[in-house]
Amino acid sequence: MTNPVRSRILAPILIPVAIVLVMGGFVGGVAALLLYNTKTGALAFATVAAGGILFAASLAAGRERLDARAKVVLSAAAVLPFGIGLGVATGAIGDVPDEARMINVQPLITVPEDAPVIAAANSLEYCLPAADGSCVPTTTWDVVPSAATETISFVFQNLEPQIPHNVVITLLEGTPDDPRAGEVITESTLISGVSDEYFVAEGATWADLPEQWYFFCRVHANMNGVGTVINAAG
Ligand SMILES: [Cu+2]
Repeated sequence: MTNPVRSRILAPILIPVAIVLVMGGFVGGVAALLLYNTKTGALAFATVAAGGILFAASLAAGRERLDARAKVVLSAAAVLPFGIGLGVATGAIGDVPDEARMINVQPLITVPEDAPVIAAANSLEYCLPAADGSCVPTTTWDVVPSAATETISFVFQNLEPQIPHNVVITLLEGTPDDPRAGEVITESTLISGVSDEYFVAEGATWADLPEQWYFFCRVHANMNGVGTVINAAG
C-alpha cells in the first residue's frame, strides 16, 4: 500500500477511533478523579473546573488570535483543577483517609421490608400499627427482628403532628407489672410528627437484650412498655 492509499482508507477509521478513545479516557479519568475524592473535594473540583472552562472560553472568545501569554493562562485555567484533583485522588496532595473517598461512601440505608415497627399517635402511650391502618395502643412490644440484620433496628412512626417522640431501649428494672427504666442500651433519634424514621443502633444487637427489657419515650416518660424479642425461627 502506498502512503496516499493508506491515509485515504485508514484515516477515516483511525481518526474517529482515536477521538472516541481520547474522549473515553477523559471521561473515565474525570469519573475516577471524582470518585477517589472526598465529597467536598469532588464538589470543589467540579466547581473550579467549570469555572476554569468558562474563564478559558470567555478569554478565548474575546480575542481574534491568542498571544503566547494568553495561551499559557488559558492552559493553566483549564488544566490546573484537573492536576490538583488528580493529586488529591491519587493521594499525592492532602491526607485523605480512604473511607472519606466518594468511592467508599456507604450506600444509603434501605429499610428492610420486615423491619419491626412501633408508633406514637399521642403523648400517652405507644401503639402498634395494624393491618387495617389503625394503631393499637400498647404497653408491650413483641419484636420480631428483621432477617436482614441482627443490629437493633426498627421503624419508628411518629403519627402525632409536631410533637417529638423517640424510643429509648433500656434494661428492665422493677417487674414487668411495675417496670422502670434501667441502663440505656440504645436511644433512637427524636423525631417530630408526622414522620417516620428507620433507626439503626450503633453496635447493640437484639441478642444483647435480656428476655424482657424496657422502652420509653425521652420526652414523655409515661410512654413506656416492656419489650420481648421473639425469635422468628422458633
Ligand atoms: Cu413521646
